[in-house]
Amino acid sequence: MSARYVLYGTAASPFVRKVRVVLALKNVAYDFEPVNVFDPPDWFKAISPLKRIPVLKDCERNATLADSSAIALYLDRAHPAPLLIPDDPWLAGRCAWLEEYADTEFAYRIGMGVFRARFFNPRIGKPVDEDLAQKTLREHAPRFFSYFESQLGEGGHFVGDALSLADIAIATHFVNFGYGGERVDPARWPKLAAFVDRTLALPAFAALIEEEAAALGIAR
Ligand SMILES: N[C@@H](CCC(=O)N[C@@H](CS)C(=O)NCC(=O)O)C(=O)O
Repeated sequence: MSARYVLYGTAASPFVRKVRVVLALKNVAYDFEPVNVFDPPDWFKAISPLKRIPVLKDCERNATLADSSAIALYLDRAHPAPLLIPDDPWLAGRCAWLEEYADTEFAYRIGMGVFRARFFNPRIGKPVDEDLAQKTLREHAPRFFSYFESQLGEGGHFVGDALSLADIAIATHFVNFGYGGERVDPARWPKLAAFVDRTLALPAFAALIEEEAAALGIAR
């Protein structure tokens, strides 16, 4: 029997990984269907007007939802255990802000400036852009890392005392940072470095990272 959900995406996308971690934490079964986002088929453009991954199909509703934030919100309401967007209004707002920050400016700088520049370019026949990587590490990464360091709570989470969607949305980009050959300097950002190590070691992340490594041919 096939699963209720189908997730369209590719290995190595931080946004697809974010949704897959949410699905794993909630123990929700799904089928994963690869999509070439650089040359998507017409049926995919119809369900993803921005031509982006991920997209979730709910087969029970026979309907699709685009965007990792929209999908995560839906899954959190439809499968509330464990709740990843807190009920508390302030914490919910804080969670949305940190997710937004991770999904936009941070994702763009790290994604384009390190992951794409060093890891992805050679895989699509383009040269490594080491100048861009160095510039990103020098001029952009420190302000993101210092902000994250300042926002981590005593318990090691970004929102309240429990794992939330904000933790997942932030941590997923550090997988791609790692694909770009980088890690957070624990001497400079000790709380953030510990957060990244701890969060990526969660079974929901670790299993996916193993699967991606096999799919992408990354030695571990
Ligand atoms: N805000 C979107 C961003 C998704 C996104 O940018 N996905 C990338 C892959 S990591 C993509 O589909 N890029 C293809 C494109 O922009 O044409 C989300 O959270 O789902």
